[in-house]
Amino acid sequence: MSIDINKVAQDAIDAISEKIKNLKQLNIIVAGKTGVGKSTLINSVFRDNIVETGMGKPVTNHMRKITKKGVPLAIYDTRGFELGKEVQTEVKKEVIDTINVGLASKDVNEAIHCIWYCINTASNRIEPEEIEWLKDLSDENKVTQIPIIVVLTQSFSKKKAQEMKNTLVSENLDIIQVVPVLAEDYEIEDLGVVPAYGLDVLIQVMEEALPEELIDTLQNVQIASLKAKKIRAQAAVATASVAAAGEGAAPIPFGDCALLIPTQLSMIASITVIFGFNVSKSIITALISSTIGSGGATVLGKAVVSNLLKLIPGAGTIVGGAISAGTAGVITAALGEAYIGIMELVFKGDMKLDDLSTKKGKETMTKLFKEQLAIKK
Ligand SMILES: Nc1nc2c(ncn2[C@@H]2O[C@H](COP(=O)(O)OP(=O)(O)O)[C@@H](O)[C@H]2O)c(=O)[nH]1
Ligand SMILES: [Mg+2]
Repeated sequence: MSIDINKVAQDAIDAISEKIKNLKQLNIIVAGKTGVGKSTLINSVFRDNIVETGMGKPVTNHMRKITKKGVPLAIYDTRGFELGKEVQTEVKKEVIDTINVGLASKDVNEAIHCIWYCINTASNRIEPEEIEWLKDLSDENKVTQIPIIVVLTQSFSKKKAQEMKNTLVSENLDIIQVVPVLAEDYEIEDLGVVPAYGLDVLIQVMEEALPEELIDTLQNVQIASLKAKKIRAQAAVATASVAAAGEGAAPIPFGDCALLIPTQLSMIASITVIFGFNVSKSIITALISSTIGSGGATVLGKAVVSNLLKLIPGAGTIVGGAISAGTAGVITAALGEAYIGIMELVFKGDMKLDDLSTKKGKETMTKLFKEQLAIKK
């Protein structure tokens, strides 16, 4: 059976598009006074500078919906908190109305999934009216139960943030977490720079609060926690390698390795979606040709498999032209881990997306793949 690498890469791209198309939209209301750091926070947590891209579309008197093409996320940004009690009451009503409209649609893409209430730690105090607002909101949210997270912004003083957190906790508010963050590095004159922190905690709290059907979306849109992306991606690799081993429960004639390809493509698609990069066909072609290979007419040709087996301790050789179930699983896992490794380099800025299909990119992929094979049994 011959496999065309060009076709395999195209199938992978199709699988990625399909997964992206099926992502549910994540909808978050972000409330708090002007100047507390909402826009800075949103741009630090989510990809593609979502806030800068426009003023958003007004949905109520004091709320605008910010979206960006290609990002399965909507932020409902509130305004006017600093204008006093009357406006705050209006904002609260608009928030509850928006939640109810979302629920009435019975569509996960329209529902509000989370509320972030932002308080500036650097402001040194929590206004009693803000606590009251949160109390009223959580009362009205008793039935709807949308998770409310208080984000303490500009928390360059961890001590002040902790004090503020203690105050909020002592109020017994119906909120799921109080998370101190510093979205961007903060320079204190003469004292140096306080590095940004806490956004990964916010992602973790979100991951625990959101339903499973929104977790791929969360990972796709967030840029604050590499760790969270890797954990999710590694779970996809584990699933695929178990499936590959299952498909190969009987020894796989190497010609039938085509059977494994859909599992591996689905895995590659999952990892791509989790990292949220715009991966092109040439990158996938580079990945496949520099790992499982494109030797001869087959993607996993006999010669390629023979060479791979030499790398896997205890894998043996092709017996009667077949590889074992375990070997299929190992190769799948190594491919997945190598791809995660590459995505990690891009995430950290150590490699550009465009570099991946170059000679250097391919060499890096081969190296990561071989490393993965060598440490696995
Ligand atoms: N260094 C630093 N500045 C921040 C941070 N958050 C907010 N700021 C600054 O505070 C000001 C108001 O922030 P902005 O995000 O526009 O607040 P918004 O009105 O709530 O959207 C801006 O000058 C930001 O640069 C942060 O985490 N670090
Ligand atoms: Mg703003």
